[in-house]
Amino acid sequence: MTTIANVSPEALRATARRTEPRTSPQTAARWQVAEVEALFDLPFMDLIHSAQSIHREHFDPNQIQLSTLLSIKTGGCAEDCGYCSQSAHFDTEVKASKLMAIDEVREAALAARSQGASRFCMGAAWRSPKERDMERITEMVREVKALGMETCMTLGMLDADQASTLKDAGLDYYNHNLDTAPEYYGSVITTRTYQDRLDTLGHVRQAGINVCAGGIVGMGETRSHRAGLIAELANLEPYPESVPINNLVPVAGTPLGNSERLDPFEFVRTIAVARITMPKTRVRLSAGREEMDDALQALCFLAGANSIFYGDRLLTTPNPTSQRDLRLLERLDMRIEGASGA
Ligand code: SAM
Ligand code: DTB
Ligand code: SF4
Repeated sequence: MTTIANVSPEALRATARRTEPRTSPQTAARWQVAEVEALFDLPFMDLIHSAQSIHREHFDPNQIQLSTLLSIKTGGCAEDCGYCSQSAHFDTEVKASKLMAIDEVREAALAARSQGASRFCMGAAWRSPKERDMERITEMVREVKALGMETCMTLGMLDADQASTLKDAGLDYYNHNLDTAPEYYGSVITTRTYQDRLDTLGHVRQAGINVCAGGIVGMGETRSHRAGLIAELANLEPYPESVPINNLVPVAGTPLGNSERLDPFEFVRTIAVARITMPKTRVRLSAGREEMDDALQALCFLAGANSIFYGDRLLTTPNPTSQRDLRLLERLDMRIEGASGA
């Protein structure tokens, strides 16, 4: 079988530069799953070298972007995503709460800004926003924008009208993940389909909001499924501006709470393959950093990750403290995007 395993970094880069769909109907997608899998199969050193070379063509390798998360509506979610602490289908320690007040959100955004975050990402445990919530949600966007920060929201599925309402309020990014390959998706989530997710991403793109879409690894999927996820993301037209790669945080009480930990080098490979197939995207090293040591995170940056969630909490689970992160970035001589001097 032809693989990319023995191809030179130059040839790899040429493949990655391919921006047009191919002409043959059988191979219309930019990336075939087998090609992406062949990238995963490269010798580790070759893969990291190629990813870092491509990374340098599009980004300053010493610069990183920081986004801070806030759960504006926690728990009690109607969906059954098998990894999630906030699903009402599972008995976890997370208590459901109502949508936050605008003042509380503003305070949290101010605190994030003072710590150095340039983007504030607000997440709600909803299947989709209700009409009655839209006014407060859009006001949150306006308030956070007024602080001079970029705004991001992740509220579940959006229809076209909701997406354009958020765009009008000034929303910069919308996060909605594909989570895994289409073939594995049904083993993780049954209450919404892969197509539902693609439709939401289409509405976000159509409204002119930047797309943030990624997935989770370490859910018991195969390497081929990981390649399938990356191929889906890379074949979006255009591919997302931001791609969060989450390592499963196993949550007690969820179906995936006892999942076997993914080999950390396989996680790094996933980052590298995302970088090669989506050269200009922000690849975000997302959930799972609390369990990673500094050396492993540095390897993720070398593989092309150039953004992190920054702040002591993700949505319901812990994240490294800001202090620990700042020390890590300092040790690596990395500059924070948007901070003075960056
Ligand atoms: N409810 C909204 C939705 O699902 O679109 C927004 C919030 S949801 C928590 C955002 C994403 O976080 C999920 O799509 C998933 O990729 C990631 N995530 C959730 N729980 C996780 C966990 N335990 N470990 C790793 N990633 C997780
Ligand atoms: C994303 O891909 N990861 C973030 C953000 N988008 C919303 C969420 C991670 C959640 C991790 C589990 C938790 O804290 O509940
Ligand atoms: Fe709900 Fe989002 Fe959690 Fe799924 S990932 S259960 S949609 S909060």
